[in-house]
Amino acid sequence: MTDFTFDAKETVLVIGLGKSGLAVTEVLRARGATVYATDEKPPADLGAAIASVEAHGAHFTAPGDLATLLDRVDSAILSPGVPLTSPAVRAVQQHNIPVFGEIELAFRLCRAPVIAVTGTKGKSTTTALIGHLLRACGRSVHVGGNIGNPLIKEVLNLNPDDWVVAEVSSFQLETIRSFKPRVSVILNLAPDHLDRYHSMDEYAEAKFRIFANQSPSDFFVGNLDDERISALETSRGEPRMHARQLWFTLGDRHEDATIYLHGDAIVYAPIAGDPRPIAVLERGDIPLAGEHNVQNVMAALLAAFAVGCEAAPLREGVRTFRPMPHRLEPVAEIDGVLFVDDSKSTNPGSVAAALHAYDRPIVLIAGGRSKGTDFAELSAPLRERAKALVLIGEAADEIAAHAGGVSVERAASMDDAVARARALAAPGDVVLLSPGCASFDMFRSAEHRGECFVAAVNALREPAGA
Ligand code: UMA
Ligand code: ADP
Repeated sequence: MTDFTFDAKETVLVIGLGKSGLAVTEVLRARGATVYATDEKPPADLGAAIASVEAHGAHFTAPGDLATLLDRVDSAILSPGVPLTSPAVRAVQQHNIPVFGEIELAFRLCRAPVIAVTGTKGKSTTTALIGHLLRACGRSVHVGGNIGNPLIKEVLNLNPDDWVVAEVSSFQLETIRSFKPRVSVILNLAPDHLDRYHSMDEYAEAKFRIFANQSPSDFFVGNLDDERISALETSRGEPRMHARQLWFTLGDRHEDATIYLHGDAIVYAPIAGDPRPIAVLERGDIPLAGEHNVQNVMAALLAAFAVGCEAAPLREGVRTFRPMPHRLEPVAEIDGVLFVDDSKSTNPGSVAAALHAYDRPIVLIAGGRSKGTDFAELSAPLRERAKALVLIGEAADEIAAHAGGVSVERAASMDDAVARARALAAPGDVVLLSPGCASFDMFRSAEHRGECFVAAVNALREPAGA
């Protein structure tokens, strides 16, 4: 494969002008490359993006005009939200121009080792936690990727003894080529993004690209309790990966795991040195709600142990970590009712995890835009854990069909949903926003949805007419 330099010798086409595309444009221009940038949104909606592109000395080209310049383009850099089936990508591929994702470009420009985290849910929490743990162990760490800040902006001018922790989505993994993390982590695999993938198998294969280029000196951290992931165990037939495997489990296959629960203790079986198991911390030391967060902590600990961190600072690091905004984040306790913002819950699996995180009756606010997932898996957790269900958004009818016998109310807005949930809740209950859907039918983003929930909850505290 030709070795690309992404500098003054080359012409690059950037496809997609969201956060990733704009960051790539800026970095490539700073390296002296000639940069063209395109986006399929109507140009009228791209004012700020085009201004930014031009301010960096790059050229905006509407998709319809691409044909005139493709003969001059050496490579194309794709944003994760643009599928490989999009007309712009097809046009580029017809000209035999190689297409790289932003993550691949970031990796090629990065001199520090990378810890990469993927999975259907828990990526951001685990990525942020690994960053926090490595810092607690005195390392210089840069965190980025799908978590919100494009990786390309984090990896420049690093030293080989710095560390990069990257959250990588299945979209981003579709367009890697040589990306080779020192440690790869797959947390779990559950139905999601089935509006982009034809099947769970296709979605899982995109995730599995995270370890495709790893070698025996690298590490893979996997969830032994997830069937699709544990089927990757080398002991089960033809090895698909070359990295050294480290497994975490909440179950009882302790002999196959490097980290597991013994009673309430999280126990680590050291991968080097004295092999005697170490009780690293107690479940009660974890300042995050829910069993799923025990898994996230186990995965993060394994990644940190893999790169040589010690148990004592890791223990302290876990204790001082705080929930990220919009992930089972306690907002307020009003008249004995706890309000929890889990707006980042965007598939049925994370709703189920949230319902299992509390031992108190739950009034659940859910709904939004479906991502092609089946809500049937919610019937049992709703029946077991929910006291009432308040539904918003386009998927309300679909979710109501799987309410598991729980009483359902519909709400037209977030204010309406919070008021209804408040009326349904008694002291001691939890009002939980865990939508299980994308937000774009009613809100700008999952963050915006969470902010509207917090505002509606805070308004409950104000006296009427104030
Ligand atoms: N666009 C096209 N053609 C298309 C699709 C999009 O031209 O077919 C254009 C849009 O008009 C828009 C631009 O592409 O102008 C948007 O690009 P993008 O969707 O890749 O979004 P970015 O702003 O670059 O943000 C991306 C990630 N977005 C997606 O994967 C959809 C962000 O993850 C990530 O934080 C950011 O890069 C930095 O790395 C968000 C996300 O929703 C949070 N991720 C999914 C998830 O977590 O489930 C995977
Ligand atoms: P991601 O970045 O993969 O979307 P986040 O850490 O942002 O994951 O969490 C998103 C949602 O998923 C939140 O509702 C959170 O409570 C839930 N969640 C976090 N970790 C897990 C997990 N391991 N399994 C299931 N749900 C989880």
